[in-house]
Amino acid sequence: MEQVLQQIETYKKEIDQWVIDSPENLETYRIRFLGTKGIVKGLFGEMKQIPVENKKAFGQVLNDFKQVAEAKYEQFKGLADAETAPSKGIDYTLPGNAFSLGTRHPLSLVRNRIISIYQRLGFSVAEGPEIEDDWHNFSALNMPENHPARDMQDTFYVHTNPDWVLRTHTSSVQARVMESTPLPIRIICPGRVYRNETVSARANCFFHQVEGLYVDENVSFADLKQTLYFFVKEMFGEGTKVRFRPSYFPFTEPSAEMDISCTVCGGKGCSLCKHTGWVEILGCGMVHPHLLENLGIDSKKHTGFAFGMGVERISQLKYVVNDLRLYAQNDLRFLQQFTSEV
Ligand code: 2NL
Repeated sequence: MEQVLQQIETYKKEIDQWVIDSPENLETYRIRFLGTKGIVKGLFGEMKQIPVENKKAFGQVLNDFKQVAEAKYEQFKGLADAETAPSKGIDYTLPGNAFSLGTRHPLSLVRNRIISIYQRLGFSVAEGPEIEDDWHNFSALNMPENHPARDMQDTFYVHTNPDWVLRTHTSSVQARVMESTPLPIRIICPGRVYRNETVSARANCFFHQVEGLYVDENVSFADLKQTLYFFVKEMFGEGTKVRFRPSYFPFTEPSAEMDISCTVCGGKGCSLCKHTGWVEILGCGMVHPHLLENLGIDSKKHTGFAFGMGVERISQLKYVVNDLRLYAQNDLRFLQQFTSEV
């Protein structure tokens, strides 16, 4: 065994010093070390003589040696192939095939823009699971079992576990943050949400949301209005007007919907705003005290505001896309129209 190991060391030196300078020489090398009657094969044949307790270690040494022998062969074979390439009709001096850089998806552009506007106001981004439990998606958010609010959401249930749903809003992420984070909380939650809808130009079984939440002492409806007004000016331009209409959401009280002056006609009336001059962009309100209590926050000391917007909706107002399904069809003729930041 000792002798064989020494022999292998000698072979390694030989490989190291072997100068391969021609295809013929490369072939000589291959036959000597890697051929069917070559040195590597021969050494593996020695295996039979090695005592059982040393077989494993010897096998290891042999495999290493084989790799050294093969590596040198492969290295020079690559060079030889490249040299003979022109004679095989391959011209490596031709310019390469250019490949085009992809573009960002319009929903990513809009989402990133929304995020960066709120980040400048001190909001940070929070994310959570798309498969959510009943507590975080419904019960904690003031929607107990049999509450009519649950009918407002057509929910996909995970069939193996009735406690699990595909989240119907990203409010579930905010519930998780309220449960686990000390105040003040100032977050936005972007993400995909699911509703059991029949797919059409105006509805899809999933869409994207950005929800926002601010909980602290003395947070007021005035703070909410000013935050949203800042967002609108940054997103749609200085001249954009806003109005609030009273509304209902189970998780806020009072609740409102916010409209902006139509982005297409500027308020004169067109088909986008159905000749009203206004388009709805988001829902909002003051966090319902039940939610704060459910999630371990003292509603006598603390208040909060929240809002939720659909990214598809904001994108539709920015880009006037009239069929929601385009966002998920992966048609390059559509996607390549969005080449720069919003
Ligand atoms: C819409 C309306 C809204 C919220 C979302 C919320 C979340 C928590 C507490 C209170 Cl944890 N509110 N979210 C509030 C009002 C409206 O979304 O139309 N979204 C697309």
